[in-house]
Amino acid sequence: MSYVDEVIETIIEQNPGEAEFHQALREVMETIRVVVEENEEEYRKNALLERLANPERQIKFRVPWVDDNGQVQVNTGYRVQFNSAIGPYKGGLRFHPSVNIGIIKFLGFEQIFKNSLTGLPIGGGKGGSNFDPKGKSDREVMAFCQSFMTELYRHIGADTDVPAGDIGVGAREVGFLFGQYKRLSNSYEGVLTGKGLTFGGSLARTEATGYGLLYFTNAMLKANDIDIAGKTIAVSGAGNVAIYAIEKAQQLGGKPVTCSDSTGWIYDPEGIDVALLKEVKEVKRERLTAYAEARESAEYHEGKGVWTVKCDIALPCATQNELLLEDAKTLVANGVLAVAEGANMPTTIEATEYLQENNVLFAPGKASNAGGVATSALEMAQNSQRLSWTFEEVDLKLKNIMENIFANVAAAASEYDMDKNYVAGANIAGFKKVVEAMNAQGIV
Ligand code: NDP
Ligand code: 2IT
Repeated sequence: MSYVDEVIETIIEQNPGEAEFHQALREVMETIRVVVEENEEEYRKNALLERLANPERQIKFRVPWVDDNGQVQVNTGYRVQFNSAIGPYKGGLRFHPSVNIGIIKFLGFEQIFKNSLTGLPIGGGKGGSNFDPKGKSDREVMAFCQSFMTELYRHIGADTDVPAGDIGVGAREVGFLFGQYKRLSNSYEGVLTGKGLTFGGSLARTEATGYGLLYFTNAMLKANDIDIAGKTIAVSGAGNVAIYAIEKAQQLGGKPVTCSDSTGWIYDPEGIDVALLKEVKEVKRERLTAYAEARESAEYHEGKGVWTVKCDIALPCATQNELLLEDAKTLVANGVLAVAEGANMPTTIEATEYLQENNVLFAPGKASNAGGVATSALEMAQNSQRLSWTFEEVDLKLKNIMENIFANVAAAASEYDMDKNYVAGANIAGFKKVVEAMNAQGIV
């Protein structure tokens, strides 16, 4: 059996019940096979792939807190410190009821390659909890965050592990987490990114993932002689990534006509009103029904459905496995030109393959959504310098980083005779740098 197949089998057997981690592992392993097979015995002897697929450390802890009725609640907290070959562990925290170790490991594993692609010195990690911030009061969210950090603080640090936001963790949560870290550690350091602008946050971090997605998508379209101007765009999600993807798509002349949350979706043929969407989601924390009520041109539908809308470009920006084979077939039948992932692993492997087989340009999340973590690394740099850069400075660096990622991904794909296979290109380019750093640092 080939070394790659052996490792896929062993890791899956040793980590039962972690479906999303298995999926992420398979996708990476299948596409780096060509690199490993150039030097298979060397990789096998050094157990390079086993070391890559086993986190350096994984932490699981109890998070007790008191709700507004005086009832004690208990959640589970996680931090998976996956790989520190190229820098301190870096990656977000997700607060969502679906969180379990398999989800955190899939996200942490993806983060290793994504962070490598940014060209910045950051390793891979991820954490979170099955806590659901939805419907909780600010005091309850604060109580949870303080309890979560009371355990987490001993494992993280500005040069060790730097968490940030992800689903369910935005500016409010990062603020509470930072406050408790500072109190417990008696030090004011850049231990989290995505902080508020008055206490060390970077301008453009809020916008970075969505803007970066569009910078990457635009670079990919241009390389394939497609102009984004005038294109109809279907977006899923209505959170941090989706909102700023919609905003930048409009600035580039595209026309986003959909968004969604976990209860329903909006079709707005006039184009999404991004100011209204921000008001509904960022300020009032309401459902998308409130958007439809405030806007005459918008239709609201219950359940899933954004991929049924005829579009030129699809941007899945909500969550994992939200674009299935059936959706890919509908998109292709409707003439989609490109799919670019804003979320982490939103497209199943079967759907990805179907899109690629039908010549749809496909941008994998670990490349196309890397703008968020890249700007987090820029926030770390500013904190270390005790300086703040302007919005324009950060945004320009972000744009350059995304265009470089696209160029490196496209070049890696071509080098291995897989022209335009950006999934393979991203995995190969990300993998090679991590492997070189791991090899140079010996058996650790
Ligand atoms: P938010 O919490 O801000 O928004 C998430 C959005 O997706 C919400 O509209 C939410 O709806 C919807 N959603 C979440 N889970 C589900 C689900 N199970 N089914 C249907 N809809 C769902 O998160 P972000 O925008 O930050 O994150 C979105 C994706 O982007 C995630 O995959 C994340 O890992 C990825 N990402 C985020 C980065 C960042 O910087 N924030 C960076 C790179 C990737 P509802 O509110 O109803 O739950
Ligand atoms: O998935 C991701 O890259 C993020 N949630 C952002 C991580 C970060 O450290 O900014």
